[in-house]
Amino acid sequence: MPQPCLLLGAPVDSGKRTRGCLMGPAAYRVAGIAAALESLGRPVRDLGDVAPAPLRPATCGNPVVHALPETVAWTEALSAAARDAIAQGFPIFLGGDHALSLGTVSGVAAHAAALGRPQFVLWLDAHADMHTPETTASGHLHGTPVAYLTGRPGFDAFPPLPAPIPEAHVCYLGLRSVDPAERRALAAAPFDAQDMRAIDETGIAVPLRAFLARVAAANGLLHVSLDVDFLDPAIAPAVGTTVPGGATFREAHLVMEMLHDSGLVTSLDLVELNPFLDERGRTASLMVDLTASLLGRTVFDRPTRSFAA
Ligand code: 5AB
Ligand code: MN
Ligand code: MN
Ligand code: MN
Repeated sequence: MPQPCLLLGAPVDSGKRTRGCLMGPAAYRVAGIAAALESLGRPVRDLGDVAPAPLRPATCGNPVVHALPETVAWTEALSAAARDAIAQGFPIFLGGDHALSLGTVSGVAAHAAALGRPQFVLWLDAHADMHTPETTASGHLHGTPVAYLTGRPGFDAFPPLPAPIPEAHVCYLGLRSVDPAERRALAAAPFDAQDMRAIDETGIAVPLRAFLARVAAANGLLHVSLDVDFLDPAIAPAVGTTVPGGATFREAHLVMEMLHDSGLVTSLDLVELNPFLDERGRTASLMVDLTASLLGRTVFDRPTRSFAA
């Protein structure tokens, strides 16, 4: 019996000022995510929506930071829920804005550390999400999870990070909107950061294959964080932070198909879907189809591949 897929709704809407991502979990359910995965022969358990921890006062030095206590409360609850879920199956976190990854990824990384295995992260996003609460100009904490997860300072208001992720274990695909402070942070540490220009030159399979080979060689666990704005806005309009020049339909599916063939992925975030901005559910449906590709939907079956060089 394959591992069950565990659906956990994370209706986080505190990571930015434009509201609507709280409707994301409902949109994925309406788009049929459970049936899509069941049709692949995967048992599916919908664990419902996670609730935030009780609100406590929280402050930081930057006055523009938006909804800090709310995001801290979500981080606490989601980290515990993720740690619990990954011990029982393959968790899929239905977002919610990208601030949810402060919690989900810290939780799965804590589980990996307890197993004594390295945690890797694939960040599929137009943005680097590398701000700290001190460097963010927008004050939007959905732009901060990678900085938190790799142990940057400035997150004193947040739960102490149980298991920081080494920068070299983070691979970005799709970057095309990176702020100056983020650019400096990326340049100063060994992130595997691929912008759209690199993908244009080599195709998306080349950097992904190299990263998967590293994960496999390290016997790592792989978390995938899929931001809707990784995709080109022409195919995925339901996101508050569209950036032109994103991944095409086939590039995105190929990433998911290769991830499936690798057998390495152990958890997944679907983030930043804002159903209020969608067109007849097409973005929610595309995200469901991409998830099905990651879980093995294909025309022809292919054997598991090691992606070793
Ligand atoms: B997302 C920006 N860098 O800090 C900022 O959508 C955008 O989770 C952040 O990737 C985008 O506000 C966060 C300009
Ligand atoms: Mn993001
Ligand atoms: Mn983004
Ligand atoms: Mn966004």
